[in-house]
Amino acid sequence: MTRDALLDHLRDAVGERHCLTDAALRASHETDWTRRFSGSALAVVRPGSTDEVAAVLRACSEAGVGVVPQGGNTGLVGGSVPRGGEVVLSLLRLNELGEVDREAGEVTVGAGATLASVQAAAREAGWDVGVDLGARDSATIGGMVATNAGGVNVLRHGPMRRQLLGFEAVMAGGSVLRRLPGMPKDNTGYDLGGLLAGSEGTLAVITRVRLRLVPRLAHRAVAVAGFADASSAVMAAARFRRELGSVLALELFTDAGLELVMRHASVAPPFAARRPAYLLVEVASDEADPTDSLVDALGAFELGDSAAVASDAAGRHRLWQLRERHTEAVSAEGVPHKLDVSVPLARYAEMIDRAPSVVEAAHAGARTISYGHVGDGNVHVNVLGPAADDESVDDAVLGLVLELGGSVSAEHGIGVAKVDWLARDRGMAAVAAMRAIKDAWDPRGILNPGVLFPAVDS
Ligand code: FAD
Ligand code: 2HG
Ligand code: ZN
Repeated sequence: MTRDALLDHLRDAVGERHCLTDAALRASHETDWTRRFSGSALAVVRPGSTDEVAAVLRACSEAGVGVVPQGGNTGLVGGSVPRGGEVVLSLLRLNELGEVDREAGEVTVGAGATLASVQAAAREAGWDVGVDLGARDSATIGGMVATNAGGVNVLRHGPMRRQLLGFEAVMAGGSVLRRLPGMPKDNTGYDLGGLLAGSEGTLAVITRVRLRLVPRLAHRAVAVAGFADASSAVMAAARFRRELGSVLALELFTDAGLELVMRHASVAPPFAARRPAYLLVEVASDEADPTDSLVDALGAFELGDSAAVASDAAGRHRLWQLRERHTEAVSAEGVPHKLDVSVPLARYAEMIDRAPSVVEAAHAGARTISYGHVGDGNVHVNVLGPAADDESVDDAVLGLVLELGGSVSAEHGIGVAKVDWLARDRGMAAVAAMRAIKDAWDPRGILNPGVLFPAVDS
């Protein structure tokens, strides 16, 4: 099929005005959030139903043209944008919100619904979504399942895979898989939904998701405390986790990151003394207000004037901004190399401490800013300086991660950014098993070519 014939099929499938070929209309779909990854698309199509998704996939499959599924385009590993000549399949119009089942604590939503919209619906019904992350206003539920997103509450509720009770997805050839009733016990064959979690758009296009909700907890408190070094902050995190049953989030950042947040996000800490490392702790409970226990736990450390606690919504938000605005503050300085990794907790401080020298050795003058979800052993090493296509610092940091017994991708996925590292982390046998699944689900290799595995030249 010629490109023109494919475009005709796509227009028939989704309607003329939802098949974008004009460069200006395609542009925001062609560059990722970090600005490090971009490519041009043959077209951006915006289907309005599962049937339309199926028609698009049938046409692309027949034409042998790659398809890049795209949700909110907030992914940070280059998997949501074209490499060159693919069709971008935007799921944003599939944003319906089903009614929350208040008894069961479940809801079915379209893949294009944003996390914030689902959170609002769940909270209105007295429930909440188990996963939360800073990109909540744009990130979609489909994208979050596809990346098995983690975020700030994994410690308590697990990542996206754990919230998944059912799904609807369209396979490469256009057939529809649907399992939406949402029963916590459902051992009827392979867990296909679990397989889609973390598949990064390479196996099928997710169109609807049934989510398990979590109870909305009435009492919350947040503290930010400064420490002399990363090691002391990590030890304090472990102690909070042991001693406070109500911990919901444990985040770490450094003074270098705080400096950038203050410069670019115009937020300042509500305490006077700056320290090299900071810990953010959030506690939440339905039974008793956990603020006093949090204050007592903080009392075990010499914090001086480098700590603050808040239990009102505005105060908690203000403290969270110090951590949550890191991503945008780093991007305001330049196009970052983002290394989302996890290491055993015992090596966490070592990872933070050694990353700058490993980076400096790979690229003199590069700047390293690390922060992350310390409760999950997850570090976000951000490097500013090297050109977008210079992978020397990426290789240096990921090499250190493997030396420390960690994982090269904690929560953002492999995308195109870490394709070369999948086998080094998981081993050849595991990659061969993944490849066999990919080939069975997508024999023509049209779904997100170049993501997870190297692109095969046709
Ligand atoms: P996209 O970026 O559009 O796509 C991501 C991947 O999923 C791509 O490979 C794409 O092809 C695939 N995909 C998208 N939709 C579908 C679908 N319907 N079916 C099949 N495949 C699909 N991530 C975390 O895990 N934790 C965090 O704390 C976190 N914080 C962030 C904060 C900021 C400020 C930003 C910008 C990003 C953050 N992220 C975080 C990364 C990002 O938000 C997540 O990866 C999110 O899950 C991506 O959702 P999306 O809808 O934007 O997906
Ligand atoms: C976060 O935890 C996100 O803030 C983004 O996962 C991480 O900016 C990053 O590298
Ligand atoms: Zn994160």
